[in-house]
Amino acid sequence: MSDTEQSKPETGHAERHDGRWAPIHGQPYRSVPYRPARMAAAESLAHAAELRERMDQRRTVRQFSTDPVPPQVVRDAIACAATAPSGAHQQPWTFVLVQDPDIRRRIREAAEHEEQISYDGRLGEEWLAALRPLGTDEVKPHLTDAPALIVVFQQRYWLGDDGTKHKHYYVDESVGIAVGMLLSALHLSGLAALVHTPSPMRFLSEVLGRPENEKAFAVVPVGYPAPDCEVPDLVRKSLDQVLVEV
Ligand code: IYR
Repeated sequence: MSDTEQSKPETGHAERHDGRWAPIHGQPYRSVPYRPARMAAAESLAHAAELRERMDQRRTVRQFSTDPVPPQVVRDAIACAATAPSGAHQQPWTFVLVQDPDIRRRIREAAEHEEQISYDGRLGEEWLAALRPLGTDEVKPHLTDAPALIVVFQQRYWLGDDGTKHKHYYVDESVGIAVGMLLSALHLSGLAALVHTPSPMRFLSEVLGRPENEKAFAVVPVGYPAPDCEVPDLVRKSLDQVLVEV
């Protein structure tokens, strides 16, 4: 590229930052070849069967060891989650990785305060009855025992340089897919996790100092199961029950 070209970037295109394409909303469509090598059917079958088996071993964990986890494994899992597809490729997510014990303690205190009110009746009898088989209650030791918390925020809109609010599309779906990918990445990397949804979650924005366009979606404690960890004796629906082929 000549100096002249460099000093005059094509208007509207993504800008280069540190040599990488930065996601700029409103950039024009630009395509690049996508030609992944096709996997032989036998290899596909083997991968699919192995993945199915490994994913079936994933369990939601509520009793964590306080042992540290390699932070880079968690960062890599977050990077995997951030490859999720999103409405209009707006990538409307922020992942806050909390390892600081004092911030985890403040999150636990605030979450337990809200959960106490929820379990004391705010959820309603039908909801409480649905939760009873899982044995959950307002005490949330995982928020301080797990060495890392990933607090996932949805960006409900984005702010233009002039402060104008611009809508994001399919935010729930996009962030939900990203969290699914996060859980898969953590599990396949050997870490246990839980999707915790304290309600209401506004306190997370305050404790973590997040901007107004972000809304907390879930808290994902990450770590190793405690040595005496137990999980509910769940039975998953069979493939027949969840798959309809026409
Ligand atoms: N947010 C509460 C209640 C809760 C709700 C559902 I739906 C669950 O599957 C589990 C718990 C809590 O975290 O305890």
